[in-house]
Amino acid sequence: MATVPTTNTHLASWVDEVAKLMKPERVHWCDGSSAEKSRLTDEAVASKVLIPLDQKRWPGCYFHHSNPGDVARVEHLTFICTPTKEQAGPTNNWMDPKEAYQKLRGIYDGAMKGRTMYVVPYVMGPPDSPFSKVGVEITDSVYVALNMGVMTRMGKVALERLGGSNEFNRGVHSVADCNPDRRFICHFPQDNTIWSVGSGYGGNALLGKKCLALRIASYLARNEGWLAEHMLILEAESPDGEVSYVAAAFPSACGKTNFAMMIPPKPFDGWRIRTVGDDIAWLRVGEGGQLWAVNPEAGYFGVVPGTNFKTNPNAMKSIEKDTIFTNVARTKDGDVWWEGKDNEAPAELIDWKGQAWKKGSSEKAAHPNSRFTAPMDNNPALSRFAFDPKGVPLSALIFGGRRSTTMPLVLQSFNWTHGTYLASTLGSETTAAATGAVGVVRRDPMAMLPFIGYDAGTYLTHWLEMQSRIPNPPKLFMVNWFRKGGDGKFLWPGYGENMRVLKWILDRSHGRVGAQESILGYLPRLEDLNLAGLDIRMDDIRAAMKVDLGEWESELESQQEWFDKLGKTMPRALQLQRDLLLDRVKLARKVGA
Ligand code: OXD
Ligand code: MN
Repeated sequence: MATVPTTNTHLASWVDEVAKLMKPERVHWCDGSSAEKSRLTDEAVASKVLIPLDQKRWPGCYFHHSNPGDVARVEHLTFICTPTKEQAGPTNNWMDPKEAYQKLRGIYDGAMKGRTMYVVPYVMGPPDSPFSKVGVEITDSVYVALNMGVMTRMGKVALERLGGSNEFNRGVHSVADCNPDRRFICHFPQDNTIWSVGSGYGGNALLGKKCLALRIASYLARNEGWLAEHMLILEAESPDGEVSYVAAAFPSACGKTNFAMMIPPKPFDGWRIRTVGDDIAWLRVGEGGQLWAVNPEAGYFGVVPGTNFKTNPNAMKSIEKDTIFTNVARTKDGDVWWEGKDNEAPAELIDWKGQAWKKGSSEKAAHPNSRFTAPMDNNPALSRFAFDPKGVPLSALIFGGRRSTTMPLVLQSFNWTHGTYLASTLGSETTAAATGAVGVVRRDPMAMLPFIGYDAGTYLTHWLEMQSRIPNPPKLFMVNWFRKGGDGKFLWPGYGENMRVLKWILDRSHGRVGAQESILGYLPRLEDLNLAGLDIRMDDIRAAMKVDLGEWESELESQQEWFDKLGKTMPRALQLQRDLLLDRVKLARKVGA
């Protein structure tokens, strides 16, 4: 067995206990050094877990293909294991903790025979931030160890931060035989523990990300009076040097990375958008009574298809080196390709499953949920505050789903409670980031449906309670980039053009632009938006902004079904908001508005 690089007896004895169960051939404690990264990469290449790309074109970049049945988060196999079912609430799968430990112990027993057990200590958040959390993930996947090295502050730095403390998340992961019938992602919030088995896919296997930084952290955040949210964080600097920060929640694969790395269009010359984070925000009340945001991650695990120099040049530059590509298509000479890349597909490719692929094939060459894992430092638009231990102060929180109807392009809430109501009813058409049907509208409160680590009604109450903790709160907005016209085409061009909407949001947050009060909230009048140089029809913008009363009546019916599902803990204040809105819709219909 390897020498143990820690005097922390809590950690050493837990690792020993897990090793006794898993029975690996050897144990490797990750130190996070670059020498270790090259060694592990060589091992991964030797065992064909990674395939090197053309190193001249793609320095330090590798390709990985997963088991074809293991390509996304598995929400139906994700469990919150709290002492009672009520604590997990109606939106989570629940398993009794005793039963879960027993079931998974059975699968773990001997699962690492003949394999290496990697011990991966990591910090979520800047190592010198009082807000950061330490986790240790034990895994049998070298792919996971390497990805954790990109996505977190990994190795020695985490052991130093931990010292002799027993306060760390205990994460156990084994791909085992990657059998979907023996796949479970179990969270034990009361024990600060995660046990995951049967999947090597990022969201199921990189335990620092969704499992710790969202599910477990959301539970800790409620107890400790803060919020762990599925949000990007961006910095916007105006031509005269005013810097503002916003955080935005969108469901998986709805453009968080694109928004966080946006390049403003021509009429916004002199504006700079910089990225603080692209997926997760930890929000606490800080200096000046404002809400401050920290990105707990150190890298980007982004959706590849659709990424190109037009939609997201900064992402394209972020993945030019030291990047792991998972489930994209590649060429025989070590290049990579995906649907929506700048160039057309080459005549022949090797698809994400490793099969020969010919241009014109009806099959996708890259999996729709193929991913890049890239270090945050690669991003040319990285904010210099991305590593700031105290985070950044927020002027606005934005919520958005993928809705082809009903939701206007942008809307400001009347106040915190109303904004919480709008966010709690956020709906979105599902994407390939999770297994299941794609394109069905589902309610996704705060884009957190798959990530709330406890009862959803209690989570919404916590959001409402945060109002009295934040003396100087950010303003709350809703956006929808995805509304379609009668011809099925998107009404709004999206991507960099979203700067026009962001500018209105910033100006509203700073109290210096007009709006029109509507039954839904404050909407921009056309003259409140800078639409200079935008080549679309005014009618399309009006259609993107339209509040259609008929659509809203059905929307509110569907919202009621959602609220009914939340059950006894659903906060009354949100129900009242919905009822008030329904009355406003009915009155407006009566007067024929
Ligand atoms: C992600 C997700 O990977 O939300 O970020 O699924
Ligand atoms: Mn995400």
